[in-house]
Order: sequence, then C-alpha cells, then structure tokens
Amino acid sequence: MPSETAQRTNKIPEKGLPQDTIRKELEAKLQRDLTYSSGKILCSMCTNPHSFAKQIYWKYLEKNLGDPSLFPASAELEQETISMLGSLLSNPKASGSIVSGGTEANIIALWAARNLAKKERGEVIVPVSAHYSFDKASDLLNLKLIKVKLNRRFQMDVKAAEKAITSRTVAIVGVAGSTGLGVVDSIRELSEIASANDIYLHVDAAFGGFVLPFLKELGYKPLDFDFSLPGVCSITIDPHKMGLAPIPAGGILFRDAKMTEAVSMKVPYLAGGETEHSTVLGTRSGASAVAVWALLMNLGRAGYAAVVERCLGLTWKLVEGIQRIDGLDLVTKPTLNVVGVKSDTVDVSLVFQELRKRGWAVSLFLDYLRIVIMPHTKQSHIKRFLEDLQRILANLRT
Ligand code: 0PR
Repeated sequence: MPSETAQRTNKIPEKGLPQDTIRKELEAKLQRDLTYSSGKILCSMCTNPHSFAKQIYWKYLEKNLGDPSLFPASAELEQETISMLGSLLSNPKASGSIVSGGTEANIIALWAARNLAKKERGEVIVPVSAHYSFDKASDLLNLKLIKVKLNRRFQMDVKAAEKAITSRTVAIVGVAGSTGLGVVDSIRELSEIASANDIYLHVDAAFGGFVLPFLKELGYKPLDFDFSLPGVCSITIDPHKMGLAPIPAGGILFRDAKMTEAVSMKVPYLAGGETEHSTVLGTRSGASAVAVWALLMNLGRAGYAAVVERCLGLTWKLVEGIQRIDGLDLVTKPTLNVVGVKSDTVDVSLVFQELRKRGWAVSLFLDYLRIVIMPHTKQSHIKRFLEDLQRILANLRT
C-alpha cells in the first residue's frame, strides 16, 4: 500500500491555487485509496459506476429533486425510474423515490410502517442478519427492533418471526440478499404471516434487487421476493450496488401511493406552489435519478442479466477454488454473488490480516470472511486471490 501523505491540509488558502496544482495534490493525497480496477476490492457491494451513467450524472449535476417546481422534468424522470424499477419487481404501479442509498430507503420504509400502524411503543421484527441500517432506523424512529434467529440455511426463522408478533408490531422485515452471506429469506412465508396478521412487510433487496429478477432466465433457481407476493408493502433496491449507478442512488418502492403519503411532508413556499417531500433528505441529487433512468434504458434487462450472469459465473469459480484449499470451507452454498468462507483449522481473522498485507480487501464477520464478486472483479483477480489464499493457509497451518 502507498505510504501516508505527509502534510495535512487544514486551512483554506488565502489566495486560490491553480487547478493543475490542486489536481496533482489530489492525485498524491488520494493514492492510498483502493480502486475497483485493481481487483483488490472483494468486500464491497458497490462498484465502478458504468461509464455512460457517469457521463449522464456529470452532465446533470445541477438538478435538485428537493425542488420539483424548478426541475419538474427531472422529477418526472425520477417517477419513470421508479416505474421501471417497479416493473422489475412485478409492480409497475409502485410509488417511491430514488434516495441516497439503502440506509435511507430502509429508514423511509420503517417510517411509513410506523406512521401507518399508529401504535404506541412500536416494534419491528427483523432477522439477526438484517443490515445495521435497521438499528439506525429504529433509533431514529423510536421503534424497538425485535431480532429473530436464523434457520440452518441462515434465513430468518419464520416460526420465530411469527412468535415474535405482538399487538405492538408495526412491521416485519425480510432480507433478499443479506449483507453477510447474500441469503434470501423466505419472503413468501413472511408475506403469508404478514397478511394473516395485517402487518406491514418490508423487503430489503438493497443488494438482491438487481440480481434476483434475473436468476430464472439465467438457469438458476428463482426466488420469490417482490411485489408478486401480496403481503410485500415496500422494497429497498439500490442502483448504486448491483445497478452499476454512481453513488448516491438507492431506491424505496411502495406497493401504492398511500404508503408513500404516510411519510409525505408538505413544502408550501416553493416556486411552483405547494409540493411534497417523501424522503429524509431535502435537497437531493437529480443527477442520480437521471443517471439511473439512463442506465436502465441503455443496459436494458438483457444488459443487467449479462452483468449478473458474469458475476455469478465468477462466484462459482471462486467457490470451486475455495473448496480446493485445505482448511477452508463455505459457510453455506451461495445464492447470490456473496461468499462466506470459514475454517475449522485456522483463525479466519489471521487470514483476513494476511490478505490485507497483500493488498486484498475482504470483510471479516464474526467467524467468517465475506467475499462479494462485483462487476469490477475479473477472472484473473480471482486466480491471484486464490493463489494468495492458498499460500496464506499453507503458512498458517505450519
Ligand atoms: N441493506 C443491505 C442488505 C445492505 O447490504 C446494505 C449495505 C444496506 C441496506 C445499506 O445500504 P447503503 O450502504 O447504501 O446505505 N451493504 C454494504 C455493507 O454493509 C454497504 C457497503 C458497500 C459497505 C460498500 C462497504 C462498502 O465498501 O457491506
């Protein structure tokens, strides 16, 4: 890894510096950051944004969706984007917003569920595998999270979820592509219990949303997770993960507009007369939404399916390689392009450290390593990674 840059900037210069000087300084200062193109990032659910989306994003940077009275056309494109994402998730009539990411989307979902339920001391049932954005949401919204155990396949234990329902339950959350292992909860069963108990069901498909819809056509086992299940009220789907869009781009989709209204705030003074916000942010990027719109149009379903096919293909290459290394094992057979690796013979935190010394960035969960195969990963990266992993294991075992 390049060495730390010596000087820390802590003052605005009295007189501005030439742009070229600043560019050079930035190059030097940013050296320490990892890059997707190096192939060393194997722990991120984000990737190098698609070049077309970058161009569009840059072109429309001034757009502000916080003021649709000034940017009505951008606001309309945002809604078209939501419809396109809705159609991907079996509900072209979905309502919602392009937001800053999965965290904001999950916050908005629980915000809506809380406001619709109108219950004192509300509770939300989540699997222990749920992303920490739900902890943030519960803290912000004054909701109590009830964390439910997982079954042997690392899915939310549906029976335990059902048992956790009380008169205070305002929502159940299922995860479609968990952060740690890419596992998809049994959303069909969750939909049934949510409907039977008249409880709001939110599906966090921040990661899986751009993968799961393509499994069937790629010959993988399809998994139900979207609005085709009648109990599903809202879905998080993030374009800035497997959607290849520039950060920030998350998506919150509601089954119908009434649910969006549950978080709508009136803004009375804008130039176009009264308008409404249904997001946490006020001023927010129009360029993000426009870039997602453009990329959906440019790649089309086939383009995204090809991205998914490639990532899943490489995931299986990685899996085969890991299974060949003595001392390493899969936590579970991957469903998506996320792989959990464990060991009974060596401490995985030592493997993690050794990988990091060699420049590889993987994630360390409690007792396993997580590897995410994103579009920036190439077969040659996986080959080199497996070679390093093999050497590390051989050294640690001796
Ligand atoms: N829901 C799920 C299932 C997620 O995995 C994540 C983030 C979120 C919601 C929240 O999304 P935002 O981060 O967009 O708010 N999952 C990644 C993770 O925690 C986020 C990430 C991405 C972390 C790239 C690091 C990184 O380099 O691993």
